[in-house]
Amino acid sequence: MRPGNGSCAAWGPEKAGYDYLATAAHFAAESSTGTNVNVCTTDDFTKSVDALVYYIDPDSEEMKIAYPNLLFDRNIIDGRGMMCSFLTLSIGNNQGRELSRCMGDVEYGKIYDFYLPPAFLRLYDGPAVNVEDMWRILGKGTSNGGLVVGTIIKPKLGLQPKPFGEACYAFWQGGDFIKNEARPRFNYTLMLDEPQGNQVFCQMNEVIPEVVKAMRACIKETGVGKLFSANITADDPNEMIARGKYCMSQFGPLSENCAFLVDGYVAGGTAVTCARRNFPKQFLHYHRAGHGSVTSPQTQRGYTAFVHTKISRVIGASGIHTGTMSFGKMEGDASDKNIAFMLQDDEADGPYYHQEWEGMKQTTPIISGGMNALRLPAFFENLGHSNVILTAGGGSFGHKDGPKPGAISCRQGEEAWKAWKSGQYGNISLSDGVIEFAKTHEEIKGAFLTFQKD
Ligand code: CAP
Ligand code: MG
Repeated sequence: MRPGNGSCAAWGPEKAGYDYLATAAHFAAESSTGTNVNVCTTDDFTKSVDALVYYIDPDSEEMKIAYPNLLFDRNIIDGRGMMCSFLTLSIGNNQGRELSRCMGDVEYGKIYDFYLPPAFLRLYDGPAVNVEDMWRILGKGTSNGGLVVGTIIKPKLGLQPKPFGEACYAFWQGGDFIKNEARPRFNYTLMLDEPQGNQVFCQMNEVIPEVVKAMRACIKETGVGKLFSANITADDPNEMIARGKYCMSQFGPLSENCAFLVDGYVAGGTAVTCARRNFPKQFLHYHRAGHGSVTSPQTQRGYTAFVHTKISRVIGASGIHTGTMSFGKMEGDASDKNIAFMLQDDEADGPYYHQEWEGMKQTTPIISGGMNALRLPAFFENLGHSNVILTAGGGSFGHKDGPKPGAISCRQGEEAWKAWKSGQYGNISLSDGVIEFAKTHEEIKGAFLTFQKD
């Protein structure tokens, strides 16, 4: 059964002694028109916009709620949808202290999936640019351009402007230019780490010019495009806009090569939308530091990483971190590839709902967190393709020979997987295939010597 309205599936049992259906109805009421008691002001219209429980399964502790789209707040300026309103209702007063004070029957509740009917989905921005634009800037066509190899400058904080610029230069050198070759081969992108913005010891107006200088030099020397992701996250939208405009003023004719990083969980969806609307030509890089506090499988409240990530496409992130699906250092498992499918495909199955995106651009998975060349082949094999963005901080700057071979080794991680997949090494396991590949490729061999103990 699927309702015609926006809906979410929540999971949450009743407290001992309470009826599941009554508790579910209470949950739905609290997240729409109701409160913990009947009120005398209810009328026929308010009843028409009640959220309705339309499915329960007490054994598996599942309930599905249909929300009339009319419940959700719309912009004054253009009538567009507001994700904060969707969240205020679906994951608002039914969480936290209210649970015990007003909703004594609800033990816990967590959103596992949501569905937006196409007419409602169209009220949201969706991405303006995405990996296809990156591939174009990097000279890799506009479809199936493969892995965008990126890094995060490490250490994540502490570098001053000059050493920061030098680190950029070193990474961007990563094998871009093969002497005497008519066509340059590789492209690399890089980002500031999420905590760095405008620290006193590394102010934006000193470090960004160093980055631009390094980018210009590397483009000239290698003949191919480079990308940089600048963190513009701030408490105040005006500050975010000021940071974005400053970056644009420095990148000048290279402004398309500058993405903006927004820490969308801690700064909230408003910050993401602020960047999406004010800088629609820039790649919007959604970093999600802190999300585990609500999305972790260890918590029974909040929503899952799947839900968090799906929201990012609706509100227009160009790319979002999706974890490493068990192949890196962050929480997650192999089935998280469904998150990637929901981000990139034009229709996809979530755990409960099939979502049609009706042409809304894809949001590209950014795989990150303990990734290095050796972990990539199995990651691609699980996902089934390599059309994603990699940001490997330790995997590049931790390589025994430095960031340039570190970058090249990550590129070789993709090549090794493709070589094995094409049958080049016969009928051997993927890990043996990568070892075969490494016998003739110094940089990934160096990755073995650096990271294999992991
Ligand atoms: C990765 C990273 C990213 C995380 C974010 C870090 O560094 O810079 O912020 O990947 O997590 O600070 O850990 P390494 P997620 O490449 O050195 O591990 O991608 O899961 O959102
Ligand atoms: Mg980081």
